[in-house]
Amino acid sequence: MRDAQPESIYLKDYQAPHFVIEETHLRFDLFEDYAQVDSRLVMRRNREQHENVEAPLVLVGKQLELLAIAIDGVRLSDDEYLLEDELLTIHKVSDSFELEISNRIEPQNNTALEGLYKSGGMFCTQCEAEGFRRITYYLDRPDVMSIFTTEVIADKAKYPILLSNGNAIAQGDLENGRHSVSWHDPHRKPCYLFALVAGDLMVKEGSFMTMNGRKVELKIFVEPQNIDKTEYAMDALKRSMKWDEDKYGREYDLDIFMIVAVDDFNMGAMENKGLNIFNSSCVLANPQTATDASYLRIEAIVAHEYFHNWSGNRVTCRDWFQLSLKEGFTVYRDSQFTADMNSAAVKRIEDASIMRTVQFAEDAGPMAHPVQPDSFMEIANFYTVTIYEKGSEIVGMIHKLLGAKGFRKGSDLYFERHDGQAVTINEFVSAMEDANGTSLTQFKRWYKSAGTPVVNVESYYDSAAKTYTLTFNQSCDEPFLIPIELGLIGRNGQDINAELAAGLINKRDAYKKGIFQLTEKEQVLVFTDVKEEPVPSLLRDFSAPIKLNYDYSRDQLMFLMQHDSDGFNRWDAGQNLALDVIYEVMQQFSDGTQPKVDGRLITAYFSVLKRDDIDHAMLAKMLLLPSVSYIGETQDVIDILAINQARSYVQSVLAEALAEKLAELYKKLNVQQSYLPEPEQMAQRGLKNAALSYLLKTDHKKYCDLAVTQFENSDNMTDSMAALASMVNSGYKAQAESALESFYDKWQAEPLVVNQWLAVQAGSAEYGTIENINKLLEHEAFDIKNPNKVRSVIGAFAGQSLINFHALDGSGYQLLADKIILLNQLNPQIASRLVSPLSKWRRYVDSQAQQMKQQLQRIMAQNNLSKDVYEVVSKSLI
Ligand code: 0A1
Ligand code: ZN
Repeated sequence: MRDAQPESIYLKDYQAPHFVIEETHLRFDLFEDYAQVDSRLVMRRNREQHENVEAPLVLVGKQLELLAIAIDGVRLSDDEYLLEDELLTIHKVSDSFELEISNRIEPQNNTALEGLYKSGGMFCTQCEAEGFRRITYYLDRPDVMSIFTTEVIADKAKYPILLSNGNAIAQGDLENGRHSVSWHDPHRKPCYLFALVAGDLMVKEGSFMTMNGRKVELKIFVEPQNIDKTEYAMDALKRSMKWDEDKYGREYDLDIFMIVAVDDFNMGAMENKGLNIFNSSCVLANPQTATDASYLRIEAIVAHEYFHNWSGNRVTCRDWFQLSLKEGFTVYRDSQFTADMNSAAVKRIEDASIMRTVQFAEDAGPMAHPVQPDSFMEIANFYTVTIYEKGSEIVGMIHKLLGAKGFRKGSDLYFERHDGQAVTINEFVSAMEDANGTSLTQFKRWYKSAGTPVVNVESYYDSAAKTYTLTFNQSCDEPFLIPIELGLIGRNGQDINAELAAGLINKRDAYKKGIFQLTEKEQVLVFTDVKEEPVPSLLRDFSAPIKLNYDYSRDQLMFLMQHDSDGFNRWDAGQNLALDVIYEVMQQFSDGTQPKVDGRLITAYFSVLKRDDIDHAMLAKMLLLPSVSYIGETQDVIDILAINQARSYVQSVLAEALAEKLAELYKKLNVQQSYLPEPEQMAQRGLKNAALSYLLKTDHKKYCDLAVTQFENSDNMTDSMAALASMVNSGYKAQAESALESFYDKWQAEPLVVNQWLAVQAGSAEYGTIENINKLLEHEAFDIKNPNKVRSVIGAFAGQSLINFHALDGSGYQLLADKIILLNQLNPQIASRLVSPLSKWRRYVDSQAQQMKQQLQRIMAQNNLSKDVYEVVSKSLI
């Protein structure tokens, strides 16, 4: 247990800051065993907000060694301030003054990777959300915005590159081989957007001409061995800059934009003003070392961080309860970008899958929270799929409700009205309302309540009256406004252009352009003059983050797979058909009867394979069965082992039945071409490798030979990794062993590739056993202090090797808990994220649930639990 329970912070307690920091002048003197930080803050009381209050000045600082404080050049004596826990209180200050503070920190011992730390041979920072307080005493809150000037001093030979936000304004050599570079950022910003980098780095240069003809220098800094992996990120950056101009009218606002790649990083990347810092896995790629999936991730994350320059930096959050203001909106923007650059339907499928497997699970678990939470203990725990992805879905619903033009009017007004401000989610919605002269009052419920709304739909066809009635019922007593995109499909496979019954047409504009706005607990749509009973296509494009139930027959699902004009629903019909068949097989196993796969599923997959009007990317998606996690998420009580047994059985039956067709497809797609990370080639490889992985689920060794040949001959990581994964995830042990060995031999000097090698084993049913995980944890390639390695081994084990993680003897849970306890001290953010698979223990069959709970209790009993881990574990045990 912790000595004292951490306190929750509440949104309702928000108060404007008592002080404003007009200017922030920082000086960093970096050494191997400490760093000295000298700050000079030009401050004044915030009289606009607190007219007659003489509050003391209270700064926060964490793990700092305070050396000296002075106000207006006069050093403070000990009785003029109080240093207690993480607060530095200066009792008396005037209305405007300059505060100088000197303190020391130890970046070389910072394993939490928050604040200033060392990654390999370089210094770097991570200040969001509350990392700046580990650098110096400050008003570390996003509504305090300041102009930063930063001088960085370090040994010139070891750290030739010294960077911070904005433009370099001075540089010079100093005594003892040291040098100094000063930076000035002309834009006011909160300290969470501060960044500093010092290292021996090489730079990839580029440039971009903005829509108003300003030339921006683009620089990507990496360690020298990675300079050949920067081209794609540079290309993605230029495309992002152009797209944000075209789509949102947003122009970049400094003369230089920098990206730095670091190996030790808790998250994907960080949008520091003008100086984005990236996890190297989210920026470095070349065809030999990166898979198509990595390329796509890089494209999306480069765009995401760049888009934050407007949605996050120019307009920032008033407080951390508004986190989704920047994250939800920016995720929405990057998803639009990815949809524009690649297949929009496939992007929608991927986003909806994350919502339905990961977000719905979070929303049904102990850490469920609204997109605008009411309280938190540790803000780092709230960088969640709810804040990010559900937040993005909400913005997407606003887009659906207002239409593209209305949405753009709203975003223009938002940026114009709030440029340079720190605002709330409410102000975002108000801009959308005001620009469109509409009210979103009921809609705002989405931001304030946790949980996934359920909508049940029933239909009735009156063949005499030729009417078709859809009745919608939503679960929540205080109803949400839910945009439900829908269509009715006639026997010929075409959408019917049905009219609503007259009485309903004007009712709150309930149904327009195929989008029905469900606003009440129960609502009925009656379509007239419907000549034959249609098949309804509901929740097209996954138009709202809800669970929608409609009792489709398997024949109707097959029909939708064939004919739905909406790509998302065509795919979803296939998923629902497969789900239904898997449930049936699960039941057969549980009854002890001979399992039998409904032939209609095989027929449906055959006809998918035969179609030449579906693009490769979509086809690859349609061939995949629902994942074990998703199937689990659809069950009241999750029995991973039973789900896995049924799913694997259905998969092998399909593989056998489709083998010839799949082999033909594989052959057709397996053409020699020089690798390009562009959508068509990626889709082709994706489909080819999906076929290969099915083929290795059959008993025919000749198909494993295909994988071996592909593995040996491939000139790109996508095909090598896919071949390796297909062997690792099948019963071809000897081939898998030898491939794993030669792969490591070849790639051991490339950390990002080795991480993929670790993950493909740790996440597999065959190699992700406890014994193997323990071996991987002891492998020379593993390092518990590196978050990417932790994710590759421990994260992949608990998140993907589900039958091993959920082994009946509880050994998987124990291993995870051991690592959480170890990481709790080293890196609380990473430790806390690992709790997630255990935290949902209540959903699992009882014997497993109890063992998961015991491990949570064991963690809870530890001394010195970090706030991060304490919050998640304690909430899981309530
Ligand atoms: N704002 C960044 C992600 C980020 C969030 C939190 C961090 O530390 C707790 C670090 C990075 C983004 O959305 O890309
Ligand atoms: Zn973000």
